[in-house]
Amino acid sequence: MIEEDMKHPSPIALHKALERVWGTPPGLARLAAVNHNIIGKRFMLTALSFFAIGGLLAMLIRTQLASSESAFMDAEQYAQIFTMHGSIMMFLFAIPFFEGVAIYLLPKLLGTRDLAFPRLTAYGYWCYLFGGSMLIAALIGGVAPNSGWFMYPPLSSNSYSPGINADVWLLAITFVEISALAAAIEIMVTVLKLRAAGMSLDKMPIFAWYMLVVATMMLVGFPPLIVGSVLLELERAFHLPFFDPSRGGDPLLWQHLFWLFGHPEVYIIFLPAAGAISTILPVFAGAPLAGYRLIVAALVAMAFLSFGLWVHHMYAVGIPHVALSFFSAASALVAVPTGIQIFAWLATLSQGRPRFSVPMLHILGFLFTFVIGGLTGVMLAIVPFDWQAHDTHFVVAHLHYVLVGGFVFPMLAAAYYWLPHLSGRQPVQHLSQAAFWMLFIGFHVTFFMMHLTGLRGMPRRIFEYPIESGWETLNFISSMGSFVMTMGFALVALDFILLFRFGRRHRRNPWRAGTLEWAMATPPPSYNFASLPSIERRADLLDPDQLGSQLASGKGYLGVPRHARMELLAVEMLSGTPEHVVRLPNQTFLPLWTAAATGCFFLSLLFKFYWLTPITFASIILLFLLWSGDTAEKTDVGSLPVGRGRKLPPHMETARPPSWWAMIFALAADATAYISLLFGCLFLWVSAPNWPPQKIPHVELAGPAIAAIALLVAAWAGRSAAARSPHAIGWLALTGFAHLVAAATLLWLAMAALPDPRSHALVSSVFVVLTYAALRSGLGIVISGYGIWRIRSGYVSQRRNVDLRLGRLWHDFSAVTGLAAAGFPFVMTILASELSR
Ligand code: HEM
Ligand SMILES: [Cu+2]
Repeated sequence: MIEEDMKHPSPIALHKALERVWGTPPGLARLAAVNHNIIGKRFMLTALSFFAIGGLLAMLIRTQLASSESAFMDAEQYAQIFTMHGSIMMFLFAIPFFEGVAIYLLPKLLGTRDLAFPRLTAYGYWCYLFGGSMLIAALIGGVAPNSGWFMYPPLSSNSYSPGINADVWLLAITFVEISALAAAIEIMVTVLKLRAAGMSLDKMPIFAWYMLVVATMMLVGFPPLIVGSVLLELERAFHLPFFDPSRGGDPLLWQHLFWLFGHPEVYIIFLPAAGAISTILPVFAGAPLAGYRLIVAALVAMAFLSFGLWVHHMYAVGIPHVALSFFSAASALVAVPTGIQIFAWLATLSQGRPRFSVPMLHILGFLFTFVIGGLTGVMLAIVPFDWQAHDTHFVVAHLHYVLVGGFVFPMLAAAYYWLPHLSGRQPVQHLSQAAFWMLFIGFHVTFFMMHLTGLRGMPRRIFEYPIESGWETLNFISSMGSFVMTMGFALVALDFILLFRFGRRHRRNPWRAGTLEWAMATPPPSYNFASLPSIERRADLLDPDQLGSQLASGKGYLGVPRHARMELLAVEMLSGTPEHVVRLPNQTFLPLWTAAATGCFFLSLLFKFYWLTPITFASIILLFLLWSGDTAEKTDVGSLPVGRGRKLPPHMETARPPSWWAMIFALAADATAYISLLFGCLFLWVSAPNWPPQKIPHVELAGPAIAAIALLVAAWAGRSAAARSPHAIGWLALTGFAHLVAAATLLWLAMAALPDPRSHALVSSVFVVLTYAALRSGLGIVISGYGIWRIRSGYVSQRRNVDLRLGRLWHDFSAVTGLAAAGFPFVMTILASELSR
């Protein structure tokens, strides 16, 4: 065992010592893996398998549409297949695939050894795998979702979708979204805190900027979708009428919530791809990326704009004219930052001497395709044109130009660029070129035709068309094109298999890149860097070869493993000055078990075994608490030598460790969910028919007042507990008790003090808001109890009081949101009586 006193071990000895700490043993123990190299690869491979399934479904669609009045499928099969094709491609392929890329690459690009929360990475993966498998199982069982990938009610409501098909979508997609939220938090904290020493924000590799923006968008984009799904499932399972206009609901509420997620989603998918291009293109252009700062500004602008555009998916539903022109202008405006982005690439190309290789070919394929997709997008942003083309194959063509052009081609470029990193081998050239051309030609033949059929009036989502329509020839050509494209994908797959089998081994950095991921052996060891780099220049202008050998011999930070702990460096957010040492917990099966319990929770809802729901929920919480056992120390460590004559405190003895930031971001996601729920309810008041209800319920002041006081007491006691740690058991008991009172009162209000929530959307809105607040207080009880347990087991001291400070954040947050909930019944009833005047 190598300990602190050992100064400069030989590279081999160092490698062995680090591998003992960071490596994952073979066999069944692989299921306990938490290392980002393994999980990242798993994510990508799983996403590719789903892509293959989604692609197969696309071929079935094209087979059906190749001729008029085709009898290959009936309407119901067709509905399931196009719904599953869209849902798989969006939720099980595109998002998880780039998550995998980010999980694998980000720590390396940033100069660190893992993501901030390795166990959360593993948990996210299992949630994704299990949730995705639920959808595939439904497809095989013939009960797949069939209301289209955006699941509009009333088509997806009980009256038109009585089976479990729609429930499968709502529950499985929510399950998968857990992994997206986990990845978002993980990426944000890692980019902000776990960078190489000296890597200030403006020296970050550009890919990290892209991922930071994307992760932020995921954090605020996914909660509205989750809220929508929960509300729709509540309507389907318990008849709470959020979308049923006869009882004060409105199907448009779903459209708003869905597209509030759905439009940013398009950028969430495009930006990681653009990030890969901004990383790869300069290498082959032989010039540094032009306009680094401008690109960052454009990214932020795009993120903001994209949340103001959702209504352009709803031009045809009868939106007021002023609003229409606003959203139309905003939609056209988003072309500006996108344009900046593309001009920066062209400028980079023009400054250097481009080398042409396979990744570049795919980048050019992307540029060509994506620009066309952008142009048809601007056409669709114009309201009268959209009214013509709405719900035709023109839209299908547009969205594939954007998605395949903006995601699949860039990701293929990324694959050809980074597979040598992942495998240590280089591709076998000839096949790669042929594969590209088949894909490119096949793609354009398939989808160009759809513009034409669309303009001739062929609606999307129809399973057959009459021979007199005159659409047959174009459709036939389109289907032939899609077979060529499929063969292209098969060739790519073959190419990759050949690479792993026969590819030439290369020495480090085959592309002569300037980023940190090449400053390590390939394929990379589990710990990435034998010692951690410190940089002075922008992170894409480095010399990985020289740096790599320096780091391998242990000359950077943390080049000596100690106490068999996985250690990383955390930096001050803006400047990149080293701030503390993060000690990661070891690998465990717990993420797997927790995800399995989460799966049982969702299955209990799907099959309506509601007695099982609370049991599974409690076991999820319990399992999560078990994770924390080995994340802390029982004594104050003070400061740890990190090499180069420096000493830093460990993370649990600093003010703002990664877990603190994670809590902040988690609360931000919760706040977004809550705000979209509150606005959703207000939207019903503004726009739903059948308001106000015949009898406006009356709420007594006493209940909400008690809840409010209890919440304030909880927040105050939680603050006192954090200030007095470790002597805080009494305060924590008070916090827990106050939460108990709050939760009980809120639940009583929701269940007993109001009329039947099935009677009208007003009551069901209030019901949901109150239950949500009660749930938060319920978790407040758990968190207080957890604090007591941590103090008693000796994990808390004056210096090591993160647990209590995280609790404090939670109690403050639940007080603010809970007060809003307690006042909500009054807001709604007053607003409703305004209407009846
Ligand atoms: C592999 C080649 C692909 C082919 C041949 C293909 C073909 C099609 C066709 C013909 C439709 C229209 C079905 C209809 O409205 O009747 C469709 C819908 C769709 N496709 Fe693809 N597609 C492919 C790849 C992709 C990819 C890579 C993505 C996303 C990353 C994607 C996302 C979608 C979405 C979201 C829909 C809408 C589904 C709906 O209306 O519910 N497709 N696809
Ligand atoms: Cu949009």
